[in-house]
Amino acid sequence: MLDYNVPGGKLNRGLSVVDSYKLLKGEEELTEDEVFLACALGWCIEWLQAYFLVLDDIMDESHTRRGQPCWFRLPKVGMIAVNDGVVLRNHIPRILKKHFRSKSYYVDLLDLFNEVEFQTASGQMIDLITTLVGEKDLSKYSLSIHRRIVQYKTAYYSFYIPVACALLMFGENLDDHVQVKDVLVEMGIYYQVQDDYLDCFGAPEVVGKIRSDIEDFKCSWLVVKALELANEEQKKLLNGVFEDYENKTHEKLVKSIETHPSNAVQAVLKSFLGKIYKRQK
Ligand code: DMA
Ligand code: MG
Ligand code: MG
Ligand code: MG
Repeated sequence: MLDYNVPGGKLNRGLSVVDSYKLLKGEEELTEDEVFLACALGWCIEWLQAYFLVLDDIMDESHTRRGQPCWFRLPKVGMIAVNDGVVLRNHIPRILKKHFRSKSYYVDLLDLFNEVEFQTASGQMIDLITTLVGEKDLSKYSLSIHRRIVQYKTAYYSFYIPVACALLMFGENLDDHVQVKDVLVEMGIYYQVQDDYLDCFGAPEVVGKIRSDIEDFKCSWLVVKALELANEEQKKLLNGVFEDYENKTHEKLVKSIETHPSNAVQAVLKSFLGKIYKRQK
């Protein structure tokens, strides 16, 4: 489970801890111990990421991740993946305890990981409830709600935490670096806009995952931007394509049912069609 889910990514987040710490130290070479500790923190973030992704893929009903089937798609795994996510998440405080318990910044590290996990889970919550299955309501899809979703679900755990880990290891107080945090959050938002774009226009073989935002009716940057740029006519079009398909298909089915010679059979087919027409689930 660990081998399947933890490695195989770009390692941007993990490597950023080591890179950031090196930059903070300047000219001076890192000791072997410092390299080890920075790597341990980097891996904690990669495990955090693995935990989020295993659960995100279940919630988004995704098919592939990093060029292979999503973990929960394996027949032997299924919903056991939920517990695997919890197991992945539980390794973080264990790694921290093993290597950092004697450090003065140990409590700050634990607090940082807890806070960032809370922020990410909150972002995932707004992402998911903005996209309530069957609701298909575009009226709440705005740039400001999109910004709130991506700031929380992506920016803190992808951009802020790697640099914050390096700062803590370097002996800094995170309260003194609000501006650094603000820049990283902006960068994280930009990163997720790219993710939204790639979900639609990226090549799945390159991105490593098959698109799912349109099917999931996600509050993606693309639809939010389209709604902003569209005039009323175009908005109706954007909203109406599915409705149009549904109405036309219904009409077509009714017509073909009515050509059947038996009224009883017609009644059966119409009753069945009535059950699925404009269904919400
Ligand atoms: C990413 O959202 C956020 C987290 C916390 C994994 P997403 O569903 O757009 O990510 P992906 O496109 O990788 O499934
Ligand atoms: Mg996803
Ligand atoms: Mg998601
Ligand atoms: Mg995505």
